[in-house]
Amino acid sequence: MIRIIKAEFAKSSPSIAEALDEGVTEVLFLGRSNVGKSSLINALCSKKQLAKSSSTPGKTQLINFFDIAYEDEEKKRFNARFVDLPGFGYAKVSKEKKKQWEESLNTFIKKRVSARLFIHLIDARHIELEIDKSVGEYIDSILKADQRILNIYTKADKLTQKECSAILKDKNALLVSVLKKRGINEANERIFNLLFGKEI
Ligand SMILES: Nc1nc2c(ncn2[C@@H]2O[C@H](COP(=O)(O)OP(=O)(O)O)[C@@H](O)[C@H]2O)c(=O)[nH]1
Ligand SMILES: [Mg+2]
Repeated sequence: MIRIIKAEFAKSSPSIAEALDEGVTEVLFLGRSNVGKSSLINALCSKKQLAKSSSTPGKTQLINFFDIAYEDEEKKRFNARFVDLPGFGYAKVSKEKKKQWEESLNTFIKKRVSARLFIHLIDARHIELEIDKSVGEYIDSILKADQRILNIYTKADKLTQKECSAILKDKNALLVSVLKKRGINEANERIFNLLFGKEI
């Protein structure tokens, strides 16, 4: 089994200009405010307080970087970086501010050549939101040959069995619940394989 053997906070950047230098294989986590991004990062890393899960969503617009090391079955080590991007679509900031932020986020996503994987988190209870569709289309439109997208559906514990099955009809879909610790190992395996494995 693939394990994360190191997960450390590296930096918070208030702007793209202050982002960490590139070079390390990066996973960019995207999703609406409150979708469960920070909770998932913590669960993947088995560290409760790594990414701060906030009760006031959207308040701070920071890009958070985490240094990650995976270990495979043969005890080989693989370094990566998780990038927790600010949640989009938060209602309580001004339209102007929202637009500014979206533009700078778009620039970051587009220009970040170290990004190998975009993880788009979608609330499993609301899978057809316009904002998620447009984010998905945007990533598709800027995706380079060496980059991949993975959709992860969050808060599976809020769904009925029938609703879970409907989502899992899509063979690429990953359904997770941090609350019930469901799908976390599977998500780690999939992320690792997309970054370093043969799965393309
Ligand atoms: N029921 C349930 N709640 C969750 C789950 N994951 C996160 N949450 C809750 O959703 C809220 C937002 O989570 P957070 O990780 O801060 O979301 P972020 O804004 O996307 O980083 C918090 O109250 C979490 O406890 C989950 O798997 N199930
Ligand atoms: Mg968060």
